[in-house]
Amino acid sequence: MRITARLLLAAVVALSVAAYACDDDDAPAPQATATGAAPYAATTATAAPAAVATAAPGPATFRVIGGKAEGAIDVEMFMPQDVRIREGDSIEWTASGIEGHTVTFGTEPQLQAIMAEYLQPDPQDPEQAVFNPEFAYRRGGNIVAGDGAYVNSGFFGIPVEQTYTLTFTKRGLYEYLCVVHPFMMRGSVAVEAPDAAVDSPEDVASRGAADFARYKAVAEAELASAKAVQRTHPAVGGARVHRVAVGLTTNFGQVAAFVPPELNITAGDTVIFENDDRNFHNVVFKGSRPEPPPGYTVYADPGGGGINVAMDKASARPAAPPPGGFDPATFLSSGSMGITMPRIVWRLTFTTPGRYAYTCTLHVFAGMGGVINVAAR
Ligand SMILES: [Cu+2]
Repeated sequence: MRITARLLLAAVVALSVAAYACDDDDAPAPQATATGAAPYAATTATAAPAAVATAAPGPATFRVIGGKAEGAIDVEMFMPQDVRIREGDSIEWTASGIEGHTVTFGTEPQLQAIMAEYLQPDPQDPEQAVFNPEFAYRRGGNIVAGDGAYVNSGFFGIPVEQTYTLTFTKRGLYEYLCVVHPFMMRGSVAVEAPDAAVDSPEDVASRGAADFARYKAVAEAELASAKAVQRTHPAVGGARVHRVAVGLTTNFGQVAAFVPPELNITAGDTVIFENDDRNFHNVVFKGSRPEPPPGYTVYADPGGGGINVAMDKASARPAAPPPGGFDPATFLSSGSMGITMPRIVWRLTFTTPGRYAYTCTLHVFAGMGGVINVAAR
């Protein structure tokens, strides 16, 4: 089955509803905690309560935020990162994010093998890339039994919040990561004896909520700082060069925004779009198309293992301006930029006055777009 990005919402809502329907423990539904942008200092002051409650006897479900987006700000951390539970307890990860996430337990060789083939030719269209199904799809059941087996949520949390639950049945220290964001999202689960005293699920959840508020505040400050950077400089022959950040990597994730989002230049100036090598983005001017192409298409696993994502070739392939330079009627794309992608920078020289809008088609639902206003020289 193959569906377009436009159908993703409906498909994932259906998957999400199914996930919730299967989740029949009697604990309360995940709460939308810490949606307010609490100041850093105030958050820090309340992040470590003096009295920590101990979990009641018997199997419990602990809640961990497996990445969380609010608007363009994507906090790509497990919150809290390290959790201590008991044999028989479960962890329910709740994820939302502009790119989705995974919860992946595996040995180093297993993870290395996946990272070595992070993107693969799409079997349905070899001209475009699809993510390695070994991490895109759910694998390994719902129990971590301490044998080093590969247990993986597959993509979840895009574009709506979803949950993934695992039960831990053997004492030990288990590490996991998100294969979509392995640079940031790493966590551990310490599994103790059934009668061990561990922090209550409520305390663990409040630690996660405090983490999120703190990380989000840091991202907001980093965005403000990035906007203050001087990005316009003299270039050749009286023209100027302007830099536009294609997405912003933050200490705890990323912001799906062009910085600056609106740029005023003069005919003859050059704009350099630049991305770090960590996050996926593109720069697309739709030209005379009524809409930009989709950034990706989504497959549903026929085996019921969730979804995989293909980088739609119309956006992923570079489409350079014609020899005459930037032309508002011509479709242009930087092609895919970012992790495992060849493109780091893309530059365009604008010679025709006008107002030109562009988007990152991968993150258009997070509002990732920009405008370049070109004044006559
Ligand atoms: Cu993007």
